[in-house]
Amino acid sequence: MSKIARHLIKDIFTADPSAHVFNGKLYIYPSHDIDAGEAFDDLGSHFDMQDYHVFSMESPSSEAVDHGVALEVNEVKWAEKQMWAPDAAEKDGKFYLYFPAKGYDGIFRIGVAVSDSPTGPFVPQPEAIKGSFSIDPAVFKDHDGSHYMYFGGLWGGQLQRWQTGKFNGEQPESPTAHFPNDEEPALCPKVAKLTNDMLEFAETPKDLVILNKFGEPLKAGDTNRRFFEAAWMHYYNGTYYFSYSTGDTHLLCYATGDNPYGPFTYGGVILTPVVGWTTHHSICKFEDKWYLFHHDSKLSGGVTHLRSIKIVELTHKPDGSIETLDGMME
Ligand code: FUB
Repeated sequence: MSKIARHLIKDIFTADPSAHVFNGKLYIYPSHDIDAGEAFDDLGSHFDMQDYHVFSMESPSSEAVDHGVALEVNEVKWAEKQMWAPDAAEKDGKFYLYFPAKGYDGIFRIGVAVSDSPTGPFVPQPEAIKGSFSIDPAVFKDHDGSHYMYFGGLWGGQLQRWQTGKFNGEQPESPTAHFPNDEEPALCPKVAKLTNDMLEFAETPKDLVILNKFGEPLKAGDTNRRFFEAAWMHYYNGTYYFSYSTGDTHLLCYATGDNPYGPFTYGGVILTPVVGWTTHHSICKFEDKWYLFHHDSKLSGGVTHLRSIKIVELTHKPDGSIETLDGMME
């Protein structure tokens, strides 16, 4: 496969692709974008998605097969709306779909649903994961079989409202209220080990700190490098790679560390801005090559909340750095 990104699905809009290889086959767990008629705002109200579809591919160059609706918001007792970026994991022959959604109290939490098949249908747990909050769960399996969830998102993802460990319900609800000053450390994504049954956090979520090359935490005003949303973790050649979106500066970046909790040191840009506001990805190995799954809004003519997922080969250079890809390249 070349370094030209390829759109995978053209008959419905999809975004935030989380890709995994289960039993030798590629499975993709994306958001399912729709136009629900909500006005655009900086809290992302226009991302009013209601269900998830799962896709499979025999190989990175084959067609993506749509396995239909795997979970709908109406089936999830605690969730009212906004089924944002999901992820999935497998353990002992069972499959787990992790998803953020807004509850009836207006607060984002993260839920889990279980299936015997990677394509679902998934049966949701009656409650959200205890102690979960914010958005964009990504579940990583370490070599010892432990699973870790990485999560969090600024602005509409509400991470800035959880700085004390409790939701700050004070108004205003503006996306940029409740933030540290530019010279203060940036807000951190979160990491928590999962319980053996994959259904709860085994510990209180911890900050995942991203450092600059001097060993100092990135600052809140460093918007070209600090975490915004779209956490992902992969392990390559003895190193843990935490990757993420910088949100309002529209970059996919990475940082490296020597264990799943970090700290991580900023490494560079994986993908320059794409057509559309959001950028979100996963990184997955298939056979001996690595792939970046991501999305853009090209097929909808640039409509922010109508996105389409793509695949492109990703290269780790001999020094361990990741080659930067051009988000505009088709
Ligand atoms: O798809 C809704 C939100 O847009 C995701 O949760 C964010 O990561 C961004 O892609």
